[in-house]
Amino acid sequence: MKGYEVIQALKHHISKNDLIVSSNGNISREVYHFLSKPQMYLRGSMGLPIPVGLGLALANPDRTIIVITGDGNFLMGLGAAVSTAFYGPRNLKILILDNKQYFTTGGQKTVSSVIDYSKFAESLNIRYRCSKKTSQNEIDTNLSDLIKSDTFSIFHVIIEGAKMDLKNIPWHPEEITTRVMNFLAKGIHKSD
Ligand SMILES: Cc1ncc(C[n+]2csc(CCOP(=O)(O)OP(=O)(O)O)c2C)c(N)n1
Repeated sequence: MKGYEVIQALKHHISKNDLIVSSNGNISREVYHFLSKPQMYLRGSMGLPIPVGLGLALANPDRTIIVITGDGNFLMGLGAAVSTAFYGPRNLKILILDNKQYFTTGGQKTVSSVIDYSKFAESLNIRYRCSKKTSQNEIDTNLSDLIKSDTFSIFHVIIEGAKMDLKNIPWHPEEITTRVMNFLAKGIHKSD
């Protein structure tokens, strides 16, 4: 399973009211190209998708916030996952796309192989599901479960690194933020 296939599958599970926070590099580019706009595409520094997602989830309790993060970004901001478990926002969902590498910068190994994600999540009482070498059906079942769950949850997918030549996001971070703020200011559409 490739990361962009999981991102494409997500399209069928989210509503127009949901907001995605995507980690910098390849993942943000894929979210920009394959899902509706705007979303909170992070650019620049690693380690921020969970802290940004936590802030958005606490400030917007009626909205589902979905963080899509690479394993490198997740591990760089690991402390934020602990803070998130403490606050436990029910509307925050984390999708980890784990290729065991910093794919965006050329495939250097991350330290993902030394952590037992399941035990980490269990120790913090975080709802956790994992898919390895999986079928589209299993991905869809777990994505649906992630989005519908009524608690802070993580879905961890082991993916293969896959090169897609996608153009960079044409928006500056300030412009991305303004678009997201405008989207949030419109409020929730009841029919979605
Ligand atoms: C603090 C920091 N260190 C290094 C980089 C350079 N960098 C940009 S994206 C990236 C890899 C991100 O890895 P991961 O989150 O696993 O996503 P993947 O690229 O594998 O999809 C790196 C090392 C950066 N942007 N910020």
